[in-house]
Amino acid sequence: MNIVLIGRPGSGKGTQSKRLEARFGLRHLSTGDLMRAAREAGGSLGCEVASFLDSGQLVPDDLVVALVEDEIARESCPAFLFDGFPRTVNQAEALDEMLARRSSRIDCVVELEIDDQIGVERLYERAQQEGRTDDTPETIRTRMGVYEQWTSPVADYYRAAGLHLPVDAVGTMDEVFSRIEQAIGAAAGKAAARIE
Ligand code: B4P
Repeated sequence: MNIVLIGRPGSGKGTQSKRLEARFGLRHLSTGDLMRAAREAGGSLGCEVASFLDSGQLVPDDLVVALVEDEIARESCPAFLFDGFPRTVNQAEALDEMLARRSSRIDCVVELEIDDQIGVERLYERAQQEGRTDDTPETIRTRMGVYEQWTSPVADYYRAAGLHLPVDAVGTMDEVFSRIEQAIGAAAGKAAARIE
């Protein structure tokens, strides 16, 4: 099973991914983590990535897609949890193509739904605890706008494909996880019924 997890900044993607990885035996692939690792590695790629991360803008599609493709090629695990990827419709189309080349596909797309205000509050709190360079008030505002402009259409893309599972992401981390489990379980049940 390949699962995509999308949601506004602060919706809990990274938080819930760790639990989903363990629960469903998936290989967790976070493009946010990949970008931060590229920045840490430095060099010209690191500098280029840093400028996008620190301004809250999306890293260009071709760069993100190439890094994801490298990761997938390196893995023997047949099932992935894509965390924060795709973030644009171009990326979604590229992901479909790269999985089709492996005779695979996306099985479901969980969107963690929160409003901007809750996301902003969570990120302010994280800023105090972790001091992430893209959790400044100005950058958080930019990231919310970027989500609206570029990533909301990704939800529409998967809605049209019948793969979109909206999940209320307001509540404790355990409550949200249990809703995700239920949504995935129901989707898997429907898919199994179609095959029978
Ligand atoms: P990400 O690392 O994906 O950043 P994020 O949207 O903030 O999500 P994250 O997973 O970190 O936080 P979460 O919501 O879990 O991306 C960072 C940047 O990388 C992007 O801005 C972009 O520049 C670049 N990038 C990444 N992918 C890209 C792509 N595909 N294309 C182009 N560019 C890309 O959690 C936030 C906080 O909320 C945490 O502190 C957590 O503890 C808290 N929280 C979670 N659940 C909670 C709950 N239920 N209740 C209370 N608090 C909760």
